[in-house]
Amino acid sequence: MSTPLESWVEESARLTKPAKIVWCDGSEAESERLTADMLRDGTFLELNQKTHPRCYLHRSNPNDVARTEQLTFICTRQKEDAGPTNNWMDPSEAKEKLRPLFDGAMKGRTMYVVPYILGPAKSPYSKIGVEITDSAYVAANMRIMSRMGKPALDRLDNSADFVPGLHSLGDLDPSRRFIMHFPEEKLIWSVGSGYGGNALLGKKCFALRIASWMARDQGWMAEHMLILGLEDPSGKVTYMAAAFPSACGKTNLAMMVSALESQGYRVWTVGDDIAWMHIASDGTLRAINPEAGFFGVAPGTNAKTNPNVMTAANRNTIFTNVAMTHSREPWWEGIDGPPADGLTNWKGEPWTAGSGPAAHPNARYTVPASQSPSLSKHWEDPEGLPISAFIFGGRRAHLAPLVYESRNWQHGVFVGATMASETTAAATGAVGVCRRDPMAMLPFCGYNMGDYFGHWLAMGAKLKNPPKIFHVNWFRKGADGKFLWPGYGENVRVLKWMLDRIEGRAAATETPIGNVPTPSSLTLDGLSISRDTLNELLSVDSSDWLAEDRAVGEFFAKFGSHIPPAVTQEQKALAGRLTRATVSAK
Ligand code: GTP
Ligand code: SPV
Ligand code: MN
Repeated sequence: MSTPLESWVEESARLTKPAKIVWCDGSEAESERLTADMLRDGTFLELNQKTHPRCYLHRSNPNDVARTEQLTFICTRQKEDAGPTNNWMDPSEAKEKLRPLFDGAMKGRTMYVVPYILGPAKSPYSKIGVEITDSAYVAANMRIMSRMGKPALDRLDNSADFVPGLHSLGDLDPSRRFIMHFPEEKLIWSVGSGYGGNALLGKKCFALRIASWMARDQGWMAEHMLILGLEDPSGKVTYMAAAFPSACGKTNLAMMVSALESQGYRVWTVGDDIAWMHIASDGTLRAINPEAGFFGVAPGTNAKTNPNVMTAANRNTIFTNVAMTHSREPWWEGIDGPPADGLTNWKGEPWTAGSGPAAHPNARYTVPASQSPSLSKHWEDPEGLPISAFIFGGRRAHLAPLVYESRNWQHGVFVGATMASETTAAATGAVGVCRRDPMAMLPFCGYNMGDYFGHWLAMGAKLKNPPKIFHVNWFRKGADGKFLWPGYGENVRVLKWMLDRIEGRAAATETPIGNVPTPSSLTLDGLSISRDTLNELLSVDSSDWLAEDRAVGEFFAKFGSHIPPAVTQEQKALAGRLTRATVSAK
Protein backbone atom coordinates (compact mmCIF):
# COMPACT_ATOMS: atom_id res chain seq x y z
CA MET A 1 0.00 0.00 0.00
CA SER A 2 1.43 3.34 -0.90
CA THR A 3 1.00 6.42 1.28
CA PRO A 4 -1.03 9.42 0.04
CA LEU A 5 2.27 11.19 -0.71
CA GLU A 6 3.65 8.23 -2.69
CA SER A 7 0.42 8.00 -4.69
CA TRP A 8 0.54 11.67 -5.60
CA VAL A 9 4.22 11.43 -6.59
CA GLU A 10 3.45 8.40 -8.79
CA GLU A 11 0.51 10.17 -10.39
CA SER A 12 2.61 13.29 -11.04
CA ALA A 13 5.41 11.17 -12.54
CA ARG A 14 2.94 9.45 -14.89
CA LEU A 15 1.89 12.90 -16.11
CA THR A 16 5.27 14.66 -16.33
CA LYS A 17 7.41 11.59 -17.26
CA PRO A 18 10.72 12.53 -15.59
CA ALA A 19 13.95 10.66 -16.37
CA LYS A 20 14.46 10.13 -12.64
CA ILE A 21 12.93 10.94 -9.28
CA VAL A 22 14.91 12.29 -6.33
CA TRP A 23 13.38 12.50 -2.87
CA CYS A 24 15.05 15.41 -1.08
CA ASP A 25 16.19 14.71 2.47
CA GLY A 26 17.67 18.14 3.22
CA SER A 27 21.12 16.73 4.06
CA GLU A 28 24.48 18.41 3.46
CA ALA A 29 25.50 15.67 1.06
CA GLU A 30 22.38 16.26 -1.01
CA SER A 31 23.01 19.99 -1.05
CA GLU A 32 26.53 19.37 -2.33
CA ARG A 33 25.20 17.08 -5.08
CA LEU A 34 22.61 19.65 -6.15
CA THR A 35 25.24 22.39 -6.18
CA ALA A 36 27.66 20.29 -8.22
CA ASP A 37 24.92 19.47 -10.74
CA MET A 38 23.95 23.13 -11.07
CA LEU A 39 27.56 24.26 -11.47
CA ARG A 40 27.95 21.67 -14.21
CA ASP A 41 24.86 22.69 -16.20
CA GLY A 42 25.32 26.46 -15.66
CA THR A 43 22.29 27.00 -13.39
CA PHE A 44 24.77 28.17 -10.75
CA LEU A 45 27.92 30.22 -11.26
CA GLU A 46 30.49 30.04 -8.54
CA LEU A 47 31.07 33.31 -6.71
CA ASN A 48 34.38 34.15 -5.05
CA GLN A 49 34.73 31.29 -2.55
CA LYS A 50 37.30 33.19 -0.46
CA THR A 51 35.07 36.20 0.21
CA HIS A 52 31.74 34.36 -0.23
CA PRO A 53 32.10 30.68 0.72
CA ARG A 54 29.33 28.46 -0.67
CA CYS A 55 27.68 31.44 -2.44
CA TYR A 56 26.39 31.04 -5.97
CA LEU A 57 24.88 33.22 -8.65
CA HIS A 58 21.84 32.19 -10.63
CA ARG A 59 20.84 34.14 -13.73
CA SER A 60 17.20 33.52 -14.50
CA ASN A 61 15.71 33.69 -17.96
CA PRO A 62 15.39 37.45 -18.67
CA ASN A 63 11.65 36.99 -19.22
CA ASP A 64 11.31 35.42 -15.77
CA VAL A 65 12.48 37.90 -13.15
CA ALA A 66 9.47 38.61 -10.92
CA ARG A 67 6.03 37.37 -9.91
CA THR A 68 3.51 37.52 -12.75
CA GLU A 69 0.24 38.55 -11.16
CA GLN A 70 -1.69 38.49 -14.44
CA LEU A 71 -0.87 34.76 -14.77
CA THR A 72 -1.81 33.90 -11.19
CA PHE A 73 -5.27 32.43 -10.60
CA ILE A 74 -7.54 31.42 -7.76
CA CYS A 75 -9.61 28.48 -9.00
CA THR A 76 -12.73 28.09 -6.91
CA ARG A 77 -16.02 26.51 -8.00
CA GLN A 78 -17.78 29.87 -7.54
CA LYS A 79 -16.17 32.93 -9.09
CA GLU A 80 -17.48 35.07 -6.26
CA ASP A 81 -15.33 33.15 -3.77
CA ALA A 82 -12.19 34.46 -5.48
CA GLY A 83 -13.57 38.00 -5.39
CA PRO A 84 -13.09 40.97 -7.71
CA THR A 85 -9.35 41.42 -7.04
CA ASN A 86 -8.20 37.91 -8.05
CA ASN A 87 -7.95 36.33 -11.48
CA TRP A 88 -10.35 33.43 -11.48
CA MET A 89 -10.68 30.25 -13.47
CA ASP A 90 -13.04 27.31 -13.04
CA PRO A 91 -11.05 24.44 -11.42
CA SER A 92 -11.75 21.87 -14.13
CA GLU A 93 -11.04 24.37 -16.88
CA ALA A 94 -7.75 25.30 -15.17
CA LYS A 95 -6.72 21.65 -14.96
CA GLU A 96 -7.66 21.01 -18.58
CA LYS A 97 -5.55 23.98 -19.58
CA LEU A 98 -2.52 22.94 -17.53
CA ARG A 99 -2.54 19.16 -17.96
CA PRO A 100 -1.15 19.36 -21.53
CA LEU A 101 1.56 21.75 -20.30
CA PHE A 102 2.60 19.25 -17.62
CA ASP A 103 2.26 16.26 -19.93
CA GLY A 104 5.81 15.04 -20.53
CA ALA A 105 7.21 18.32 -19.18
CA MET A 106 9.92 16.52 -17.18
CA LYS A 107 11.12 14.22 -20.00
CA GLY A 108 14.88 13.95 -19.71
CA ARG A 109 14.78 15.94 -16.47
CA THR A 110 14.99 15.06 -12.79
CA MET A 111 11.88 15.31 -10.66
CA TYR A 112 12.69 16.51 -7.15
CA VAL A 113 10.22 15.68 -4.40
CA VAL A 114 10.66 18.42 -1.81
CA PRO A 115 8.84 17.87 1.51
CA TYR A 116 8.89 20.88 3.82
CA ILE A 117 7.50 22.21 7.08
CA LEU A 118 6.20 25.76 7.25
CA GLY A 119 6.85 26.94 10.79
CA PRO A 120 9.04 25.64 13.62
CA ALA A 121 9.39 21.86 13.47
CA LYS A 122 7.72 21.41 16.86
CA SER A 123 5.00 24.07 16.62
CA PRO A 124 1.36 22.92 16.69
CA TYR A 125 0.68 25.71 14.18
CA SER A 126 3.17 24.50 11.56
CA LYS A 127 2.00 22.85 8.36
CA ILE A 128 3.46 20.51 5.81
CA GLY A 129 3.77 21.02 2.09
CA VAL A 130 5.39 18.94 -0.60
CA GLU A 131 6.62 20.51 -3.80
CA ILE A 132 7.34 18.44 -6.87
CA THR A 133 9.66 20.38 -9.15
CA ASP A 134 12.01 19.84 -12.08
CA SER A 135 14.15 22.79 -10.98
CA ALA A 136 17.24 22.08 -8.84
CA TYR A 137 17.38 25.84 -8.19
CA VAL A 138 13.91 25.67 -6.64
CA ALA A 139 14.91 22.68 -4.50
CA ALA A 140 18.06 24.53 -3.32
CA ASN A 141 16.03 27.65 -2.47
CA MET A 142 13.37 25.62 -0.64
CA ARG A 143 16.14 24.11 1.46
CA ILE A 144 17.02 27.59 2.74
CA MET A 145 13.50 29.01 2.90
CA SER A 146 11.81 26.15 4.78
CA ARG A 147 12.55 23.19 7.06
CA MET A 148 13.02 20.86 4.14
CA GLY A 149 13.54 17.11 3.85
CA LYS A 150 13.61 14.45 6.55
CA PRO A 151 12.06 16.49 9.40
CA ALA A 152 9.04 17.11 7.17
CA LEU A 153 8.70 13.46 6.14
CA ASP A 154 9.03 12.39 9.79
CA ARG A 155 6.32 14.81 10.85
CA LEU A 156 4.05 13.81 7.94
CA ASP A 157 4.44 10.07 8.49
CA ASN A 158 1.73 8.31 6.45
CA SER A 159 -0.76 11.12 6.69
CA ALA A 160 -2.52 12.89 3.84
CA ASP A 161 -2.29 16.18 5.72
CA PHE A 162 0.00 18.10 3.36
CA VAL A 163 -0.46 20.70 0.65
CA PRO A 164 0.76 19.32 -2.68
CA GLY A 165 2.34 21.73 -5.15
CA LEU A 166 3.27 20.58 -8.64
CA HIS A 167 5.84 22.76 -10.39
CA SER A 168 7.59 22.54 -13.74
CA LEU A 169 9.76 25.05 -15.51
CA GLY A 170 7.99 24.03 -18.71
CA ASP A 171 9.55 25.95 -21.58
CA LEU A 172 9.61 29.30 -19.68
CA ASP A 173 7.43 30.85 -22.36
CA PRO A 174 5.23 33.48 -20.65
CA SER A 175 2.34 32.52 -22.92
CA ARG A 176 2.45 29.06 -21.30
CA ARG A 177 3.04 30.28 -17.73
CA PHE A 178 0.34 29.80 -15.09
CA ILE A 179 0.28 29.81 -11.31
CA MET A 180 -2.96 28.09 -10.29
CA HIS A 181 -4.38 27.70 -6.79
CA PHE A 182 -7.18 25.32 -5.88
CA PRO A 183 -7.96 26.40 -2.31
CA GLU A 184 -10.96 24.07 -2.00
CA GLU A 185 -8.64 21.09 -2.60
CA LYS A 186 -5.56 22.76 -1.05
CA LEU A 187 -3.59 22.19 -4.23
CA ILE A 188 -1.13 24.28 -6.26
CA TRP A 189 -0.09 23.89 -9.91
CA SER A 190 2.59 26.16 -11.32
CA VAL A 191 4.19 25.92 -14.74
CA GLY A 192 6.46 28.05 -16.91
CA SER A 193 8.37 30.09 -14.34
CA GLY A 194 11.38 29.40 -12.13
CA TYR A 195 11.23 32.65 -10.22
CA GLY A 196 10.60 33.38 -6.54
CA GLY A 197 6.96 33.53 -5.57
CA ASN A 198 5.92 31.85 -8.83
CA ALA A 199 8.03 28.76 -8.20
CA LEU A 200 8.94 28.44 -4.51
CA LEU A 201 5.47 27.12 -3.79
CA GLY A 202 5.85 27.16 0.01
CA LYS A 203 6.09 30.93 -0.05
CA LYS A 204 3.28 33.04 -1.50
CA CYS A 205 1.27 30.13 -2.99
CA PHE A 206 0.94 28.03 0.17
CA ALA A 207 1.92 30.28 3.10
CA LEU A 208 -0.39 33.07 1.91
CA ARG A 209 -2.93 32.13 -0.78
CA ILE A 210 -3.83 28.61 0.39
CA ALA A 211 -3.11 29.40 4.07
CA SER A 212 -5.31 32.53 4.07
CA TRP A 213 -8.20 30.32 2.96
CA MET A 214 -7.45 27.74 5.67
CA ALA A 215 -7.04 30.53 8.24
CA ARG A 216 -10.45 31.99 7.47
CA ASP A 217 -12.04 28.53 7.83
CA GLN A 218 -10.11 27.69 11.01
CA GLY A 219 -10.07 31.07 12.79
CA TRP A 220 -6.47 32.22 12.42
CA MET A 221 -4.57 34.66 10.20
CA ALA A 222 -2.02 34.24 7.40
CA GLU A 223 -0.55 37.63 6.57
CA HIS A 224 2.11 39.25 4.35
CA MET A 225 3.86 40.57 7.45
CA LEU A 226 7.28 40.78 9.02
CA ILE A 227 7.53 40.02 12.74
CA LEU A 228 9.96 41.94 14.95
CA GLY A 229 10.68 42.37 18.63
CA LEU A 230 11.47 45.84 19.94
CA GLU A 231 13.62 45.63 23.06
CA ASP A 232 13.41 48.56 25.48
CA PRO A 233 16.14 49.71 27.90
CA SER A 234 14.76 47.44 30.65
CA GLY A 235 15.21 44.42 28.37
CA LYS A 236 11.48 43.93 27.80
CA VAL A 237 10.64 42.90 24.22
CA THR A 238 7.40 43.99 22.52
CA TYR A 239 6.47 42.15 19.32
CA MET A 240 5.01 43.89 16.30
CA ALA A 241 3.96 42.66 12.86
CA ALA A 242 4.01 44.87 9.79
CA ALA A 243 2.38 44.53 6.37
CA PHE A 244 4.00 46.49 3.55
CA PRO A 245 3.55 45.56 -0.11
CA SER A 246 6.33 43.75 -1.98
CA ALA A 247 9.62 45.67 -2.03
CA CYS A 248 8.32 48.29 0.41
CA GLY A 249 10.62 47.66 3.35
CA LYS A 250 9.61 44.56 5.38
CA THR A 251 13.01 42.86 5.35
CA ASN A 252 14.77 46.13 6.10
CA LEU A 253 12.52 46.97 9.04
CA ALA A 254 12.67 43.46 10.48
CA MET A 255 16.48 43.37 10.31
CA MET A 256 17.28 46.97 11.18
CA VAL A 257 20.17 48.12 13.30
CA SER A 258 18.47 50.60 15.59
CA ALA A 259 19.59 54.23 15.55
CA LEU A 260 18.61 54.29 19.25
CA GLU A 261 20.80 51.39 20.30
CA SER A 262 22.83 53.62 22.65
CA GLN A 263 19.54 54.41 24.43
CA GLY A 264 18.79 50.73 24.86
CA TYR A 265 16.35 50.16 21.98
CA ARG A 266 17.12 47.17 19.76
CA VAL A 267 15.24 45.31 17.09
CA TRP A 268 15.15 41.49 16.92
CA THR A 269 14.07 39.67 13.77
CA VAL A 270 11.44 36.92 13.94
CA GLY A 271 10.36 36.96 10.29
CA ASP A 272 10.67 39.21 7.24
CA ASP A 273 7.76 38.37 4.95
CA ILE A 274 4.99 36.14 6.29
CA ALA A 275 3.26 35.74 9.65
CA TRP A 276 0.83 33.04 10.75
CA MET A 277 -1.12 34.08 13.83
CA HIS A 278 -3.35 32.18 16.22
CA ILE A 279 -5.34 33.16 19.26
CA ALA A 280 -3.75 31.50 22.29
CA SER A 281 -5.66 30.25 25.32
CA ASP A 282 -4.69 33.44 27.20
CA GLY A 283 -6.46 35.54 24.53
CA THR A 284 -3.23 36.93 23.00
CA LEU A 285 -2.50 36.78 19.30
CA ARG A 286 0.62 34.66 18.74
CA ALA A 287 2.71 34.83 15.59
CA ILE A 288 5.03 32.28 14.03
CA ASN A 289 7.21 32.76 10.98
CA PRO A 290 6.44 29.90 8.57
CA GLU A 291 9.73 30.45 6.76
CA ALA A 292 13.35 29.65 7.65
CA GLY A 293 15.18 32.05 5.36
CA PHE A 294 14.99 35.44 3.72
CA PHE A 295 14.37 35.88 -0.02
CA GLY A 296 15.29 39.54 0.02
CA VAL A 297 15.62 42.40 -2.46
CA ALA A 298 19.34 43.02 -3.09
CA PRO A 299 19.36 46.53 -4.68
CA GLY A 300 19.56 49.22 -2.02
CA THR A 301 21.11 46.84 0.53
CA ASN A 302 24.39 48.06 2.00
CA ALA A 303 26.32 48.29 5.26
CA LYS A 304 24.34 51.37 6.24
CA THR A 305 20.79 50.37 5.23
CA ASN A 306 20.96 46.73 6.32
CA PRO A 307 24.28 45.73 7.94
CA ASN A 308 22.71 42.53 9.30
CA VAL A 309 22.02 41.21 5.82
CA MET A 310 25.48 42.24 4.65
CA THR A 311 26.89 40.11 7.48
CA ALA A 312 24.47 37.24 6.86
CA ALA A 313 24.64 37.03 3.08
CA ASN A 314 28.36 36.40 2.65
CA ARG A 315 28.17 32.61 2.97
CA ASN A 316 25.70 29.83 2.07
CA THR A 317 23.69 32.32 0.01
CA ILE A 318 22.08 32.04 -3.41
CA PHE A 319 22.11 35.29 -5.37
CA THR A 320 19.63 35.66 -8.22
CA ASN A 321 20.07 38.22 -11.00
CA VAL A 322 22.69 40.33 -9.24
CA ALA A 323 25.73 41.65 -11.12
CA MET A 324 29.24 40.21 -10.59
CA THR A 325 32.55 42.03 -10.20
CA HIS A 326 35.73 40.96 -12.00
CA SER A 327 36.75 39.21 -8.77
CA ARG A 328 33.47 37.28 -8.85
CA GLU A 329 31.82 39.07 -5.94
CA PRO A 330 28.11 39.90 -6.05
CA TRP A 331 27.27 43.52 -6.87
CA TRP A 332 24.10 45.60 -7.13
CA GLU A 333 22.97 49.20 -7.29
CA GLY A 334 23.15 50.78 -3.85
CA ILE A 335 25.77 48.35 -2.47
CA ASP A 336 28.68 50.15 -0.81
CA GLY A 337 30.88 51.83 -3.38
CA PRO A 338 30.69 52.59 -7.08
CA PRO A 339 30.70 49.93 -9.77
CA ALA A 340 34.15 48.44 -10.21
CA ASP A 341 35.74 47.95 -13.61
CA GLY A 342 34.93 44.72 -15.32
CA LEU A 343 31.42 44.37 -13.94
CA THR A 344 29.15 41.75 -15.54
CA ASN A 345 25.45 42.59 -15.53
CA TRP A 346 22.63 40.30 -14.41
CA LYS A 347 22.27 38.91 -17.92
CA GLY A 348 25.96 37.96 -18.06
CA GLU A 349 26.98 40.81 -20.37
CA PRO A 350 29.84 43.26 -19.76
CA TRP A 351 28.32 46.26 -17.97
CA THR A 352 29.09 49.82 -19.03
CA ALA A 353 27.85 53.10 -17.54
CA GLY A 354 24.63 54.05 -19.28
CA SER A 355 23.75 50.46 -20.22
CA GLY A 356 21.01 50.25 -17.57
CA PRO A 357 21.13 48.72 -14.10
CA ALA A 358 23.86 46.12 -13.58
CA ALA A 359 21.69 44.10 -11.20
CA HIS A 360 18.02 43.52 -11.98
CA PRO A 361 15.90 45.83 -9.75
CA ASN A 362 14.25 42.68 -8.35
CA ALA A 363 17.56 40.83 -7.85
CA ARG A 364 17.41 38.75 -4.66
CA TYR A 365 19.50 36.90 -2.10
CA THR A 366 18.31 33.69 -0.44
CA VAL A 367 19.92 33.47 2.97
CA PRO A 368 19.27 31.22 5.99
CA ALA A 369 17.55 33.18 8.79
CA SER A 370 19.96 31.57 11.27
CA GLN A 371 22.81 33.61 9.76
CA SER A 372 21.38 36.97 10.77
CA PRO A 373 22.98 38.57 13.85
CA SER A 374 19.57 40.16 14.53
CA LEU A 375 17.67 36.85 14.77
CA SER A 376 15.54 36.69 17.92
CA LYS A 377 16.47 33.82 20.22
CA HIS A 378 12.73 33.15 20.47
CA TRP A 379 12.11 32.97 16.73
CA GLU A 380 11.26 29.27 16.83
CA ASP A 381 9.11 29.33 19.97
CA PRO A 382 6.45 26.72 19.16
CA GLU A 383 3.60 28.79 20.63
CA GLY A 384 4.61 31.90 18.69
CA LEU A 385 5.20 35.40 20.02
CA PRO A 386 2.50 37.74 21.36
CA ILE A 387 1.75 40.61 18.96
CA SER A 388 1.09 44.03 20.51
CA ALA A 389 0.92 46.12 17.35
CA PHE A 390 0.12 45.83 13.67
CA ILE A 391 1.75 48.26 11.27
CA PHE A 392 0.42 48.91 7.79
CA GLY A 393 2.32 50.96 5.27
CA GLY A 394 3.25 51.55 1.69
CA ARG A 395 5.08 53.79 -0.72
CA ARG A 396 3.20 57.04 -0.92
CA ALA A 397 5.16 60.00 -2.31
CA HIS A 398 2.31 62.19 -1.10
CA LEU A 399 -0.61 62.16 1.29
CA ALA A 400 0.19 59.65 4.04
CA PRO A 401 2.08 61.01 7.06
CA LEU A 402 5.15 59.33 8.54
CA VAL A 403 2.97 57.55 11.08
CA TYR A 404 -0.53 57.58 12.52
CA GLU A 405 -2.41 55.44 14.97
CA SER A 406 -5.89 54.16 14.25
CA ARG A 407 -8.74 55.00 16.63
CA ASN A 408 -9.57 51.38 17.48
CA TRP A 409 -9.54 47.88 15.94
CA GLN A 410 -12.44 48.48 13.55
CA HIS A 411 -10.91 51.73 12.32
CA GLY A 412 -7.54 49.96 12.07
CA VAL A 413 -9.07 47.28 9.85
CA PHE A 414 -10.39 50.11 7.67
CA VAL A 415 -6.89 51.66 7.57
CA GLY A 416 -5.47 48.32 6.39
CA ALA A 417 -8.28 47.77 3.90
CA THR A 418 -7.63 51.17 2.31
CA MET A 419 -3.84 50.85 1.99
CA ALA A 420 -2.38 51.96 -1.30
CA SER A 421 1.16 51.89 -2.58
CA GLU A 422 3.26 52.60 -5.66
CA THR A 423 4.02 49.38 -7.56
CA THR A 424 7.59 47.98 -7.51
CA ALA A 425 9.81 45.64 -9.50
CA ALA A 426 8.75 42.67 -7.33
CA ALA A 427 5.97 41.98 -9.85
CA THR A 428 6.06 42.40 -13.62
CA GLY A 429 4.28 45.43 -15.03
CA ALA A 430 4.56 49.19 -14.57
CA VAL A 431 6.58 50.46 -11.60
CA GLY A 432 5.55 53.51 -9.54
CA VAL A 433 1.82 53.36 -10.19
CA CYS A 434 -0.26 53.92 -7.07
CA ARG A 435 -2.76 51.10 -6.54
CA ARG A 436 -4.90 49.92 -3.64
CA ASP A 437 -3.27 47.01 -1.86
CA PRO A 438 -5.31 46.12 1.25
CA MET A 439 -3.13 44.78 4.06
CA ALA A 440 -0.42 44.25 1.38
CA MET A 441 -2.44 41.15 0.45
CA LEU A 442 -3.90 42.21 -2.92
CA PRO A 443 -1.77 39.67 -4.86
CA PHE A 444 -1.83 37.06 -2.06
CA CYS A 445 -5.32 36.69 -0.62
CA GLY A 446 -6.73 33.30 -1.63
CA TYR A 447 -10.38 34.38 -1.40
CA ASN A 448 -12.76 37.30 -1.72
CA MET A 449 -11.09 40.29 -0.03
CA GLY A 450 -14.46 41.61 1.12
CA ASP A 451 -14.82 38.42 3.18
CA TYR A 452 -11.20 38.85 4.26
CA PHE A 453 -12.00 42.24 5.81
CA GLY A 454 -14.87 40.50 7.61
CA HIS A 455 -12.42 37.89 8.91
CA TRP A 456 -10.20 40.64 10.31
CA LEU A 457 -13.18 42.16 12.14
CA ALA A 458 -14.16 38.76 13.51
CA MET A 459 -10.62 38.09 14.75
CA GLY A 460 -10.55 41.42 16.60
CA ALA A 461 -13.77 40.55 18.38
CA LYS A 462 -12.16 37.35 19.71
CA LEU A 463 -9.03 39.03 21.09
CA LYS A 464 -8.85 40.11 24.70
CA ASN A 465 -6.53 43.04 23.96
CA PRO A 466 -6.42 43.44 20.20
CA PRO A 467 -3.08 44.82 18.97
CA LYS A 468 -3.01 48.57 18.32
CA ILE A 469 -3.01 49.32 14.60
CA PHE A 470 -0.68 51.92 13.06
CA HIS A 471 0.06 53.15 9.54
CA VAL A 472 3.50 54.31 8.39
CA ASN A 473 4.98 55.86 5.26
CA TRP A 474 8.79 55.98 4.96
CA PHE A 475 8.47 57.19 1.38
CA ARG A 476 6.86 60.64 1.56
CA LYS A 477 8.66 63.07 -0.75
CA GLY A 478 9.25 66.81 -0.57
CA ALA A 479 8.90 69.35 -3.38
CA ASP A 480 12.46 68.45 -4.50
CA GLY A 481 11.36 64.85 -5.12
CA LYS A 482 13.58 63.52 -2.33
CA PHE A 483 12.48 61.33 0.56
CA LEU A 484 11.67 63.49 3.60
CA TRP A 485 12.51 60.76 6.11
CA PRO A 486 15.93 59.04 6.31
CA GLY A 487 14.36 55.60 6.86
CA TYR A 488 16.11 52.30 7.64
CA GLY A 489 17.69 52.28 11.14
CA GLU A 490 16.05 55.64 11.89
CA ASN A 491 12.64 53.96 11.61
CA VAL A 492 13.18 52.72 15.16
CA ARG A 493 12.18 56.21 16.29
CA VAL A 494 8.71 55.53 14.91
CA LEU A 495 8.62 52.07 16.50
CA LYS A 496 9.56 53.65 19.84
CA TRP A 497 6.67 56.12 19.50
CA MET A 498 4.34 53.16 18.91
CA LEU A 499 5.69 51.40 21.98
CA ASP A 500 5.18 54.59 24.00
CA ARG A 501 1.58 54.78 22.71
CA ILE A 502 0.99 51.14 23.67
CA GLU A 503 2.28 51.93 27.15
CA GLY A 504 0.33 55.19 27.35
CA ARG A 505 3.41 57.45 27.48
CA ALA A 506 3.53 59.36 24.19
CA ALA A 507 1.47 62.38 23.14
CA ALA A 508 -0.49 62.57 19.88
CA THR A 509 -2.59 65.02 17.94
CA GLU A 510 -6.00 63.78 16.92
CA THR A 511 -6.65 64.27 13.20
CA PRO A 512 -9.54 63.03 11.03
CA ILE A 513 -7.46 60.02 9.86
CA GLY A 514 -6.16 59.06 13.30
CA ASN A 515 -3.57 60.09 15.90
CA VAL A 516 -0.36 61.65 14.64
CA PRO A 517 2.68 62.22 16.90
CA THR A 518 3.20 65.68 18.31
CA PRO A 519 6.64 66.73 17.04
CA SER A 520 8.09 66.52 20.55
CA SER A 521 6.72 63.02 21.21
CA LEU A 522 9.15 61.54 18.66
CA THR A 523 12.65 60.77 19.96
CA LEU A 524 14.83 62.62 17.47
CA ASP A 525 18.14 63.02 19.35
CA GLY A 526 21.10 62.47 17.10
CA LEU A 527 19.07 63.03 13.94
CA SER A 528 19.36 66.27 12.02
CA ILE A 529 15.94 67.01 10.62
CA SER A 530 14.45 70.48 10.31
CA ARG A 531 11.23 71.44 12.03
CA ASP A 532 9.74 72.25 8.59
CA THR A 533 10.56 68.80 7.26
CA LEU A 534 9.09 67.21 10.36
CA ASN A 535 5.90 69.25 10.02
CA GLU A 536 5.65 68.23 6.37
CA LEU A 537 6.16 64.57 7.30
CA LEU A 538 3.41 64.70 9.90
CA SER A 539 0.93 66.90 7.99
CA VAL A 540 -2.57 65.68 7.13
CA ASP A 541 -4.29 67.55 4.30
CA SER A 542 -8.03 67.09 4.75
CA SER A 543 -9.02 68.01 1.20
CA ASP A 544 -6.50 65.54 -0.30
CA TRP A 545 -7.74 62.88 2.11
CA LEU A 546 -11.33 63.60 1.11
CA ALA A 547 -10.43 62.78 -2.49
CA GLU A 548 -8.68 59.64 -1.25
CA ASP A 549 -11.73 58.61 0.76
CA ARG A 550 -13.93 58.97 -2.32
CA ALA A 551 -11.57 56.67 -4.26
CA VAL A 552 -11.77 54.22 -1.36
CA GLY A 553 -15.57 54.27 -1.63
CA GLU A 554 -15.32 53.33 -5.31
CA PHE A 555 -12.88 50.54 -4.49
CA PHE A 556 -15.19 49.12 -1.83
CA ALA A 557 -18.14 49.21 -4.24
CA LYS A 558 -16.41 46.51 -6.33
CA PHE A 559 -17.00 44.01 -3.52
CA GLY A 560 -20.78 44.47 -3.51
CA SER A 561 -22.44 42.73 -0.60
CA HIS A 562 -19.14 41.11 0.50
CA ILE A 563 -17.91 44.35 2.04
CA PRO A 564 -18.70 44.34 5.78
CA PRO A 565 -21.04 47.18 6.84
CA ALA A 566 -18.57 48.17 9.59
CA VAL A 567 -15.95 48.93 6.94
CA THR A 568 -18.24 51.13 4.82
CA GLN A 569 -19.37 52.82 8.03
CA GLU A 570 -15.74 53.74 8.72
CA GLN A 571 -15.41 55.12 5.20
CA LYS A 572 -18.45 57.37 5.74
CA ALA A 573 -17.35 58.38 9.22
CA LEU A 574 -13.96 59.43 7.85
CA ALA A 575 -15.67 61.49 5.14
CA GLY A 576 -17.69 63.21 7.87
CA ARG A 577 -14.61 63.99 9.99
CA LEU A 578 -12.71 65.27 6.94
CA THR A 579 -15.60 67.45 5.76
CA ARG A 580 -15.92 69.03 9.21
CA ALA A 581 -12.14 69.64 9.26
CA THR A 582 -12.10 71.27 5.80
CA VAL A 583 -15.08 73.45 6.70
CA SER A 584 -13.57 74.62 9.98
CA ALA A 585 -10.21 75.32 8.27
CA LYS A 586 -11.90 77.79 5.87
P1 GTP B 1 9.46 41.74 -0.55
O1 GTP B 1 10.55 40.77 -0.24
O2 GTP B 1 9.26 41.95 -2.01
O3 GTP B 1 8.17 41.42 0.13
O4 GTP B 1 9.98 43.21 -0.06
P2 GTP B 1 10.15 43.90 1.37
O5 GTP B 1 8.86 44.50 1.80
O6 GTP B 1 10.82 42.99 2.31
O7 GTP B 1 11.12 45.14 1.02
P3 GTP B 1 12.67 45.37 1.36
O8 GTP B 1 12.90 45.55 2.83
O9 GTP B 1 13.47 44.35 0.68
O10 GTP B 1 12.90 46.78 0.67
C1 GTP B 1 12.67 47.01 -0.70
C2 GTP B 1 13.38 48.24 -1.16
O11 GTP B 1 12.97 49.37 -0.39
C3 GTP B 1 14.90 48.14 -1.02
O12 GTP B 1 15.51 48.65 -2.17
C4 GTP B 1 15.19 48.99 0.18
O13 GTP B 1 16.46 49.58 0.10
C5 GTP B 1 14.08 50.04 0.16
N1 GTP B 1 13.74 50.48 1.55
C6 GTP B 1 13.48 49.68 2.61
N2 GTP B 1 13.27 50.40 3.74
C7 GTP B 1 13.37 51.70 3.38
C8 GTP B 1 13.23 52.93 4.10
O14 GTP B 1 12.99 52.97 5.30
N3 GTP B 1 13.39 54.08 3.37
C9 GTP B 1 13.67 54.06 2.03
N4 GTP B 1 13.79 55.23 1.40
N5 GTP B 1 13.81 52.91 1.32
C10 GTP B 1 13.66 51.75 1.98
C1 SPV C 1 7.18 39.52 -2.81
O1 SPV C 1 7.08 39.79 -4.02
O2 SPV C 1 6.38 39.93 -1.94
C2 SPV C 1 8.32 38.69 -2.35
C3 SPV C 1 9.13 38.01 -3.36
O3 SPV C 1 8.51 38.53 -1.16
S1 SPV C 1 8.36 36.61 -4.02
O4 SPV C 1 8.92 35.43 -3.39
O5 SPV C 1 8.64 36.59 -5.45
O6 SPV C 1 6.93 36.66 -3.75
MN1 MN D 1 6.96 39.67 0.12
